[in-house]
Amino acid sequence: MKNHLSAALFFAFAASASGGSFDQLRRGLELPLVPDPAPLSRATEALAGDTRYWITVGADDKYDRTALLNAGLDIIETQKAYVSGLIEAELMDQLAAKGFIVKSRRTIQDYARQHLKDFPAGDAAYHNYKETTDLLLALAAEHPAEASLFSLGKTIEGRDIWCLRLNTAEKGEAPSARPAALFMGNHHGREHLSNEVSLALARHLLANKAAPEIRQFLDTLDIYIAPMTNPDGAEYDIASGKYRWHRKNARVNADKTIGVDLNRNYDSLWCQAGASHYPAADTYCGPYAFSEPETQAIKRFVESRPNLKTLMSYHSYSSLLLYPWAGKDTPVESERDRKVFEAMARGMTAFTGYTPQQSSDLYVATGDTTDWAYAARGIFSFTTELEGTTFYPGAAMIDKASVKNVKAALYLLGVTADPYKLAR
Ligand code: 0X9
Ligand code: ZN
Repeated sequence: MKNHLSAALFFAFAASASGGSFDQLRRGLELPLVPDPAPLSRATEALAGDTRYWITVGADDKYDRTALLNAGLDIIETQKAYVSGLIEAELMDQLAAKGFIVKSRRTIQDYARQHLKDFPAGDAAYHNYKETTDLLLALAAEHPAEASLFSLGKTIEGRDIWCLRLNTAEKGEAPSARPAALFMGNHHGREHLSNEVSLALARHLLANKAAPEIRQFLDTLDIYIAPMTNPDGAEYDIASGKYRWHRKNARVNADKTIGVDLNRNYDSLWCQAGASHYPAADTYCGPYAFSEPETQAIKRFVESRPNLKTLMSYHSYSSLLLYPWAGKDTPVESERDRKVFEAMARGMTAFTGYTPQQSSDLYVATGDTTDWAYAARGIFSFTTELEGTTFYPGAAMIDKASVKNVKAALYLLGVTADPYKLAR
């Protein structure tokens, strides 16, 4: 799969150029990665002591990308012949032996220094956990006939995972026979834009509750919006006032590293591909499927709602709309379901302009929300990778991404009552 010879040559060159080992190179003993390292700025000082690297590695196809995920790379950007992302120093050192060609590498501090488009102080428009909670409480209080708020469960650190319910007949956790849709955000801590888009959807539906199309949804559907499914991770990311680039939850692992990747922790071919058993890796799948209270809470909720027909999990970034399978590169077995997935994907991307594709065309990764919800419950489940070129795209991106994605969500709500009409 990989060109082992070129990888060996690259590393031989790297070592001989410095006259020392690659490890010395990496530590900057003889050829510093950052020749004249600037001091950490306010925006990056939270990354002091973070041993991850931002690397670019040759990868020609989804199989290469999956193998890189397996090797512990947190793939963040994908191009035709290579990918870029974050990896622990220790795992980076093993890539050459696995046949990968690392084209460039720099410390996370160096990368962040140049790529942060905004400082936390300038991102006040984003909602932290308390602001998210307050907004959801206010929406439920202002619209008691249409909305109610309940907790899906508690996180490791004891935060409630709030879920706003929009339904003119039933409130709280009371069952409903109406067709249901579930929207979720922030499985990954640093993907704050996904919380904002979920909140924008909730606000839009309630602010426009008198409009005929929306009234119809509120009167006939059972709509759930859980904007922040990983509040511990989202809070940890911003807790120091500077972004930590934190993806996972706040579990303290046995080796003292922090976090399990919630989007690898669901029970769908758990940890078989595109995930890592190494706790320090950003794609750590956890000790077993559904080991985390956050994924357990979603499991409990989804399993207790046989009326759920559609699901949207917002992530960032890449401007993609993804549908199962994520964990294998064959299409969903049911031709009828495949037609529905493809039609829904076309319908939503007509509004966002994002690229619709099977998840595994990005890379094969098992244990994600959508594969599990579709495999276990037959729910038409999607991942939206919102737009942007960084996890921290600044406040102006909130409206830009929300406008399009709210329209796509309205399309999804419009087909939730009878998804199979799209296959007829
Ligand atoms: O890797 C993920 O969990 C998602 N991307 S992200 O950059 N937000 O982390 C993608 C999930 C979809 N699954 C696959 N592409 N296999
Ligand atoms: Zn994500």
